[in-house]
Amino acid sequence: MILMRRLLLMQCLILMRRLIFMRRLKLIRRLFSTMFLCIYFYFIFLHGEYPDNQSYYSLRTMNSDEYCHFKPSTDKFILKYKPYSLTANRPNVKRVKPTIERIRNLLEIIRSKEDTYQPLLQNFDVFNMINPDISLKAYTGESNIVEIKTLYNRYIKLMPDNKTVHVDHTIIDYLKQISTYLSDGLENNRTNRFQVGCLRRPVFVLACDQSFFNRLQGAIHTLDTYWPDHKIAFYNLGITSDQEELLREKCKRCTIIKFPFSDIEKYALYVGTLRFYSFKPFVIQDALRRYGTIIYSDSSIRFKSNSFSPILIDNYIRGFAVRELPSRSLPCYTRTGTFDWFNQSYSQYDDITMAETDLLVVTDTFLTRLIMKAWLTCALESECIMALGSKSKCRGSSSGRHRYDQGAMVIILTHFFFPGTISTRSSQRVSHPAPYNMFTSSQVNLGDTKREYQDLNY
Ligand SMILES: *[C@@H]1O[C@H](CO)[C@@H](O)[C@H](O)[C@H]1NC(C)=O
Ligand SMILES: *[C@@H]1O[C@H](CO)[C@@H](O)[C@H](O)[C@H]1NC(C)=O
Ligand SMILES: CC(=O)N[C@H]1CO[C@H](CO)[C@@H](O)[C@@H]1O
Repeated sequence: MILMRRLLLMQCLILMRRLIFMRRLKLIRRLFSTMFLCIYFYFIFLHGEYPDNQSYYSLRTMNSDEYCHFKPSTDKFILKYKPYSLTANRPNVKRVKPTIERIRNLLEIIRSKEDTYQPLLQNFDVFNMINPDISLKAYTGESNIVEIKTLYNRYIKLMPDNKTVHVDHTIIDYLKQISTYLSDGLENNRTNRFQVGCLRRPVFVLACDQSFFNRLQGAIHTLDTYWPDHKIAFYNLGITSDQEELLREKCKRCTIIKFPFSDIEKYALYVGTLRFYSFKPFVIQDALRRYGTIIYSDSSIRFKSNSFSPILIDNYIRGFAVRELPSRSLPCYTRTGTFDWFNQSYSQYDDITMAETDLLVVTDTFLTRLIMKAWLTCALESECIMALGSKSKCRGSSSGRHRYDQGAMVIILTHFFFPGTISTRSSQRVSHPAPYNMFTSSQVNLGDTKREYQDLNY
């Protein structure tokens, strides 16, 4: 009996040991698989990272025939970002900045024009505010349309009267975070960086009529040097058939797109008069809906670098990058009528810097959708883009200087981005670039403007 019991006990012990051993084995197996996963992620993330130094961005860009599955999801990243400089929190006394009232005011103006212009704008895939869920469409495979809709519905609501807009107060925190993140890039002071899986290739966008064709050839020449294997979309604003033939023959990577003057002329007769520049927002919107990520340049641009990656990466968050003209004040180059159209007072813009539209990097984001809709609506109203009969007023004097599309663009941008800080360096007042200035992402001289230079030998 006792023997039996001992035997049973022994057997039990053996069984238990075996069980423990098996468990250990399982544990070890689990441990190994976890370790393997850790190593795997380590490599994935390590290779996705890029060094801090601006000149060493070495992100893999996609070939045009490869597909970049990366749909940038920026919302969580931006809300969690820990600002370094607290740029946006410092008071910039007189300068305009995003407020609920200004954003609401802008959106209500845009909405009030929608019934007139939406039939045209929907041909360019511009959403309407009455039905954002249906009309906000993905432009390309990389459009994160889910995020665009989520942000739109979180922050913007049209009231049942179809006139009043409710803007959620949390949009200000969101915009502040974006501006601070971008401004932190200026001195390489970011606490962490937005990680991108792969970088969609930008399409270069050019546009001109016959009189600028020789300059255009100069621009393509520099693209051949720095960007030999990127697509070019050329908007034909009226070149001769000989010129078109030459372009087809010499520029195999150029897609020639006829600018739809007649469609737009029904709404804005002056669109064909190129010196009023209302064609430009339309060129940019049309290219944006076709390609999702674009670098637009005037035909007078001469590219000097191919280091656009930092700007393209920041653009997943910002959407819209321009070049400011330091020390030129916006009201000196913008007629007061344009400010009136936006229900804004020019006197509040003294410390806002003028920006050019000769080189723009535009990416499809929530903010870009709003900016483009406002800019296109302005381009359709002569009171906004031309503001004839008014003068520009700055620093106590007035003049006829006016920069059409550029002034309107800067006014719109100040609704969504905080101004750069103003600091005092050895008793001099220094104004830092605005967050939408591509200089905050890359301090490389990307291109020059050669207004008189013509390249006859293509
Ligand atoms: C607002 O627009 C919707 C959609 O077009 C329409 O059904 C509704 O009647 C409009 N409301 C008013 C007050 O006009
Ligand atoms: C214009 O702006 C002022 C504040 O500056 C505001 O009180 C007024 O309602 C606005 N007008 C319109 C038509 O939005
Ligand atoms: C790490 C780093 O680049 N730090 C810089 C942050 O910005 C200040 C000026 O605002 C610099 O002095 C630091 O060197």
